[in-house]
Parts: sequence; C-alpha cells; structure tokens
Amino acid sequence: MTNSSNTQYFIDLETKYGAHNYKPLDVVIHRGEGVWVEDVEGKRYLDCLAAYSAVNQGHCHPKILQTMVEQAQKLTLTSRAFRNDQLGLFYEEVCKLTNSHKVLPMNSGAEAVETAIKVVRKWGYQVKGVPEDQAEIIVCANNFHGRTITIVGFSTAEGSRAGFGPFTPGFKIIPFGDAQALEDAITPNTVGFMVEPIQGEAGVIIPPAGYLKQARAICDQNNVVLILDEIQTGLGRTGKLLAEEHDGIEADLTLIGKALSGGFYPVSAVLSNTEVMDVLQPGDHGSTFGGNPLAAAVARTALKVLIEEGMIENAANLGAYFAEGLRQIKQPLIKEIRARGLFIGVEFFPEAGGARQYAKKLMARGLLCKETHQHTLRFAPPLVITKDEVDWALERIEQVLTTA
Ligand code: IF1
Repeated sequence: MTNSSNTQYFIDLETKYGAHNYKPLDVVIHRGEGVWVEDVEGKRYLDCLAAYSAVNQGHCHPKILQTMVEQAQKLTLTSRAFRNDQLGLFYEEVCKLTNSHKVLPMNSGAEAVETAIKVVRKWGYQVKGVPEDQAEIIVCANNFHGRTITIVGFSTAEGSRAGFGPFTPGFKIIPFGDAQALEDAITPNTVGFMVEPIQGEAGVIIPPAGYLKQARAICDQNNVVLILDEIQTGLGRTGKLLAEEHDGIEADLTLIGKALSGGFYPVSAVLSNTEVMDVLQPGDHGSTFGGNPLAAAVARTALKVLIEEGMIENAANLGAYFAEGLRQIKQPLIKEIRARGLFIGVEFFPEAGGARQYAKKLMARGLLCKETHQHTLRFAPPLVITKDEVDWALERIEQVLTTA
C-alpha cells in the first residue's frame, strides 16, 4: 500500500507531530460530496455529523465552491482598514433574512460569543446604567459556547475547565430549561442571559415547551439582553432558519457561525438589534479576517443555497422521518430519542456501556457519527440528505443497535 492510501500512515503523523487535544475516530477522509465522504482507502461513508453542522449545505457544495474560487481570484482580504464590495451586501442579505438590524462579522463561533459578551457588558454600563465592572451575565449548566478562557470559565464540564484558571468573573450559572431559576438569578446588574435554544454538546437537550418564550418575557421585564447561541442550531439544522422560530420569539443578539460558510471557511456573526450593537464605537472591537470579502461572498452564497434549494424544509421533513424510523428500532437500552429537524440525539441507558462503541460499529458499516456526553449518539447529517439516504442510514443503525 502506498503512503497516500494508508490510513495508519496519516494517523501516525498526527500522533507524532500534533497536539493530542482530540480523540477522533480512525477514519482519514480525503474527499466529500453532499452527504458522502470518502477515506484514503476509497471507502465511502454517509456523514451524519456534518462537521458539527458546519456543512449543512453538504460537502463541497458546487455553488459555494464556485463563489469561493471566483472571489479568491479577485480579492480575499483588505482588513477593515478599508472597505470591500462584499461586506455591505452580506450585511443587507443576512439582516433581511433574519430580521436583524445590525451585524458584526467574526470568524469562529467562540469569537462571536466573546463579541456578544463584550457588547452586552458595554450596553449594561452605557445604557442600563450598571456600575463599573459589576455587569453579570447568566448562562446555563451544561452549556457549550466554545473554548476561550472566558468561555470555558463558565462551562460546567470539568474537562473543559480543569487546569486553565484563573477565569473571567461576572458569570452566573443556572439550570437549563428552568425559567424560574432565570427570574431568581437576575439582579439589577444582570446585563444578559445567554443560552443555546437546544443544547448540542450536552446531548441534543430540548428545553420544556414555552421555556424560551418565558425567558424572552423575563428578559424584557428586567431589561436584560437575550442572547441566543444559534451557532449549532441555526441555519436550518432544526427545520427552521433559526431555532428561535419554533418558539415564536426574537433574541436581542443571535450568534451564528458554522454553516454560515457551508464549511468552506470560518465565518461567524453577531446579529443584533440597533440599541445593543450601537454601543460599539470605532476601535472597540474587531478582527483582521472578520468581514473579509472572501468570507462575505462565501457566506452570501451559503445562505442563498440554504434557502433556494429547500434545505430547511428538507431538514424539517426528513428530520421527522429519521426520528420516526429511529423510534421503530426495538432496543431496550435506548433511553430516549430527542429530535428537532435533523438535530437528533439517541440516549442510551448507562447499562449500554457508552455510545462510542456504536459509533465505531456504524463507521465499520459506512456511517459516520459521534457520541456526545458518553451515552448519547448524535445524528446530524447535511440538510441535503434524501429519503433514500435516510433509509440507508436507518437500516445500518438498526443492524448495529439490534445485533450484539
Ligand atoms: C470542537 C461540541 C458541537 C457550539 C455552540 C459555540 C461554539 C460551538 C453552540 C464554538 C462549537 C463545537 C466545536 C467542536 C465540537 C463542537 C460541538 F460537541 F463540542 F459541542 F458542535 F456540538 N456555540 N461547537 O456548538 O464554535 O469556536 O468551534 O467555531 O471540536 O470543539 P467554534
């Protein structure tokens, strides 16, 4: 076997030279198209992770690729010292689509989260009148918002925090899905409440019906900015453009990332109403790459194909179909199946001995997915998946879950 087709060769390289901050499944992928990826030995897999929802539009979507290439041939980066002809168009399109007033573009999801934290703190001091350095932000237990020091500082996952202190003060943690806890935690110094509409890393945890509506009302009553982290739930994943639509609410700040580029490039954004975003003045915040013309052009096309090609409706329809198929599988070790659109979690009882074994067996049968929080298997394929492909996946999942 030549080096270039030898899985072990690439794994050894990563082990020898790379930081060991991940424990990936031992599949080395070298190309992808739509919902399918191929490894270096020519084996094909149906991708049910979709790069954690960054490739909602499918791998290497041809129209996004075309934009990427055409824009890269013209102009990639100006820095924000100068203007470019893509940024304003991106702003207009994303605002009209999401009913937002103002946008601030960044790169990674974590940067969007950090940006939101800065913006609500400044809003708290300038508009709400919170005394200097007293601003409080409320977050939820079992959150996942990224990996910076500030963000892991308010994580409740010991593995994310341990060894990285001291952390940024000013955060309060309450249980997820508990509106009363939110009301009780608010003080006159509370500037924001940040929450995932559905907790992803925690295992696709859907809050009780009415929770987000109550949270919206409590934030309104107490002059607190509601920040929804839709970095994973947004852009079609749950069968709506934004997950907030399921609850008929609008956040004050909405964070999007991942699929904003269809997986071609790191692009994130903070979507805001005017009052909150207008506290930022020139020099307050920025990024060398944020809002660059390549990112803006790619994001414009990524949003366009999501809408024009019916991916959001497909997520709603085939997500329901996928979940229904999973519910037909007779396996008493399944504790619960949670699904909204193509955001699906299958939680096993601890007696099953962890979900990773199933992920490995599914990989051997040509389906890629990932366990989360030890006992939950997450299925979140690209939103371009077809009914036949869902059937193909269900067949394999049933085989793996019902044969010892
Ligand atoms: C990794 C999880 C998914 C996110 C939400 C912000 C970010 C993320 C709701 C930060 C990132 C990631 C990153 C990825 C694993 C992944 C993940 F399992 F850890 F939770 F998707 F489910 N808000 N999610 O989900 O965005 O800075 O990474 O662009 O390998 O850490 P980022």
